[in-house]
Amino acid sequence: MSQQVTVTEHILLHQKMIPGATGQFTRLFNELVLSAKIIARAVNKAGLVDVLGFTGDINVQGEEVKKLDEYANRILIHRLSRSGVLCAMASEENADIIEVPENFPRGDYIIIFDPLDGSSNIDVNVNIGTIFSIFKRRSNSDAALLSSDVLQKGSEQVAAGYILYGSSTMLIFSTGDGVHGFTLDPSVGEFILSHPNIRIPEQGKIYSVNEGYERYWDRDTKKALSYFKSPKNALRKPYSGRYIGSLVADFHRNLLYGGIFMYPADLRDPKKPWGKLRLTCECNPMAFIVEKAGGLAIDGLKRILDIEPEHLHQRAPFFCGSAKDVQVVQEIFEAEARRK
Ligand code: P6P
Repeated sequence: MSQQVTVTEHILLHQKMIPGATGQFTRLFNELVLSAKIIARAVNKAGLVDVLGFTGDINVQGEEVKKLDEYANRILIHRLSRSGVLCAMASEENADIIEVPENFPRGDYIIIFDPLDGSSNIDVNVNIGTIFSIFKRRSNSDAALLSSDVLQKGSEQVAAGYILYGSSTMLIFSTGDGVHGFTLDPSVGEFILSHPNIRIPEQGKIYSVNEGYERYWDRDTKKALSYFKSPKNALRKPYSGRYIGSLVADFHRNLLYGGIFMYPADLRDPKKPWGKLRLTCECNPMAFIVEKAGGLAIDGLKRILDIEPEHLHQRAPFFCGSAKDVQVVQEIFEAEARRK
């Protein structure tokens, strides 16, 4: 057998390098990996058995819940509750923090996840994904959990990543020391290290944004898009537009090839001028990954990982990807801010 490194082996190796590591993290990650395998099996069969279509429910985001969304959410809550190392969970599908049932052992970790992001693409077989963000509680383990334990800045994450369900199932994550990619070998049911130490190119050739909403954007975003489409940009030719409408798929392509993903503020509703992506279960984990791979993630002006969350389902404008491309956006926003 070639030098095949499994994800459990990789975590254990890294565990050694984390001072005071107690193996709790490995327990948590093993349950996450098992959840990924179970969800991957359902996603890959989605066209064959009746897990397509809508459940008829509406989630906290006001979106119609697809059966696979609900299934993935149930699997993650069930498996992670049994890790014995969590004090709380939060899901994009649930309005409130999910407490670990009393009869299960608890620990000091908190995990926030989007169980199946991009689910509107399920029926047309476009890549979808699970996104996760892991923190350690800050309050005393014996005390009652505080909302500030869950609503931590993204820079406090101890790990983050995503599982991409597509032509192959991939697990990409960072525990702070580099970004590593694992591909599921279905013949043995193991995630094998396939992309060690992923680095995002300093400058890309791709921009990813839903141009259908351009009329609702602020002037800075419009200016940024015209830069990437202009032959006078740093590349001396227009960037290619690539947007599939599934964050994990768009992000993953840009992570490997380089480029910038944008989900800007949307001025349709002056009361909600912040765009669609959720800070805690989409922007923070992706920002953690991209920074550990050498890229940047901002809301236009501010580093995503520095934003103090005020509530669980808070949204944020999101510009994320190759450092030089994100810096162009930041310079445009800063110039406008100086003019105001
Ligand atoms: P739009 C999926 O619902 C999602 O949250 C992300 O996966 C994706 O990037 C975005 O929405 C797509 O949104 O408004 O372009 O369809």
